[in-house]
Amino acid sequence: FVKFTLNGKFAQATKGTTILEACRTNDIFVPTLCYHPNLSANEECNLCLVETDRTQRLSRACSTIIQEGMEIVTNSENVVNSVKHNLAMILAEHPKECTTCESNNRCELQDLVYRFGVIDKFPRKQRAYIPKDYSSPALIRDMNKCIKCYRCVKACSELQGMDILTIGPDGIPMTPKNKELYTTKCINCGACSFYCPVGAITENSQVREVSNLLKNKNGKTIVFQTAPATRVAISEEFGMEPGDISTGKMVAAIRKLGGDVVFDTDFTADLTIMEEGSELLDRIKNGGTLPMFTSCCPGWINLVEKDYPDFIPNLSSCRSPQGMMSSLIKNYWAERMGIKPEDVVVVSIMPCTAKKDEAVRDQLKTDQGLQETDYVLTTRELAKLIKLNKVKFASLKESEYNNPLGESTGAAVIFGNTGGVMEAALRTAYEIALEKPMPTLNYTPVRGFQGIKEATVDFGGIDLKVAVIHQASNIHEYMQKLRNGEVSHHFVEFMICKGGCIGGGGEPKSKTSDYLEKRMKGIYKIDDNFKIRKSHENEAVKQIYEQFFEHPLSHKSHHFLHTHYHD
Ligand code: HC1
Ligand code: SF4
Repeated sequence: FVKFTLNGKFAQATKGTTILEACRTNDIFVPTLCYHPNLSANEECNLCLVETDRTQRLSRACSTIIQEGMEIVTNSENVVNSVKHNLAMILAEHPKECTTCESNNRCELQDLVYRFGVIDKFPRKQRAYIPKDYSSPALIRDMNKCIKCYRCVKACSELQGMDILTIGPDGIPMTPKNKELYTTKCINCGACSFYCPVGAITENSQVREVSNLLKNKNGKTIVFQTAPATRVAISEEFGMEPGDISTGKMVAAIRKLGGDVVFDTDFTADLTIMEEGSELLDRIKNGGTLPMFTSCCPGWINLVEKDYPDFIPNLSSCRSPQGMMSSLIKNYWAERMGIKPEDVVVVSIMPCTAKKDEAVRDQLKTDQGLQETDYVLTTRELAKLIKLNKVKFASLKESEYNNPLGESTGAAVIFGNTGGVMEAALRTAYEIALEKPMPTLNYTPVRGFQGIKEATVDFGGIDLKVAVIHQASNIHEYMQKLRNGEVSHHFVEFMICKGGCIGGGGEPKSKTSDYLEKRMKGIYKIDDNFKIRKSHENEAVKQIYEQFFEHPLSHKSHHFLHTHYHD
């Protein structure tokens, strides 16, 4: 331990702690823009200034390790004036477009400028205009708003190992050869948008379109679906804790906004298990391509298509649960309700920006050519829509999903966590293949934050070897090993974001260091409390097979629930 004072009070911390970490632990506010606990510190913004030795000398809290006896001051006039000066310098280069900016009211620069009462006193420092990049259905880049914190660059390289964004000659992050994002190898994961503190990289928002649609339905039936990971994160936008379970309130909010029907993507997660589990058993029995790869994460699909096209045959042919649900709504449910598919609008609520890209895939259209998922709103966008409509989320009375496509199980909700698809698949595949339940439903070897998790399951004579990989940088490492023949598995789950969908690029921008752990616990709590925790025991899933699909991998299943990929 080292002992020091913090604004005159005695404190202690373990050796090697930075001043910033100690301040955060002690609830002392220190302004930052370039710092994020999940990324390396880069000393770019010059805002985390503190005094350490009773002189006026200033140090950066993010990169200064506490020494024994330091007298740290974060709130002197000298510190505050220096922070204000540096903020005013950033402001001089920043377009003042707050009123039309996607990040208005959730912008870290805006927050600090207000908090410190910064006066916009320096003459405008004009930068050369950079054309906005609207090429991606998932993301918009307006690098004129960039404050050069480089969090996007670090997210793309350190966390995702993608290296799409690098620092250009003018100090502004750029794509390879300055190409439009959608024409690069970007996978639309949205990590860059999640970490951007301002409005330079944002989700390609459809809040206005959905808001207008809900106000003027024009005879359309608006059907929502909500992804597993949204229900443990949306609460953060309304002052609650990460991991607080808000399923019923989220459904109630959607109804209040004007949604006619609310289905649960969890239902098609259960259906995915039926189809994907059967596909795995079929590939093992009949010598199909192994290892089989999960196919529900759209960032992962983009990565395989762009970087590992030789592995396309390894991908399960199952559409993602989002894709299956939208297909069911337009091709199955609408007909049963006597509504024309063209009069149904599907709005999907996802933790993920890449789902916006998945929605526009050519393969995911009805036979008549209708896009099956019409709009995708991220969890952040749904929260924005709720706030715009002044719905009091925290005090809403909980509401239930519509049925039958709203019925789900504990196995479905754990899709939101890394390892969840694997655990759900094992619960079902084991029981179907061996005609007895797995010895334990909580299959811990595939849980937790380790980047590459491996396990061997005794499948009655066959040792079923599985692996679970999350976060793109770990995926690159695994794929290299697979290429080199250093690993061999039957079934592998891939999720592009750290933690799985709970860490999706469209989730609320939490800045605490434990938000992912809390969201993960929230998901497992929902599973623990479900009466039914296996996908094949979902009664509505059984019914849809009896009434429509007949059995997994049937001709109809292939047509409506499976897909193919670009090579
Ligand atoms: Fe996911 Fe999935 S779990 S991909 O992580 O398979 O986005 O939550 O909706 O589709 O169900 C995301 C989450 C999500 C799909 C499911
Ligand atoms: Fe990099 Fe992902 Fe952003 Fe694309 S979406 S630039 S891959 S962080």
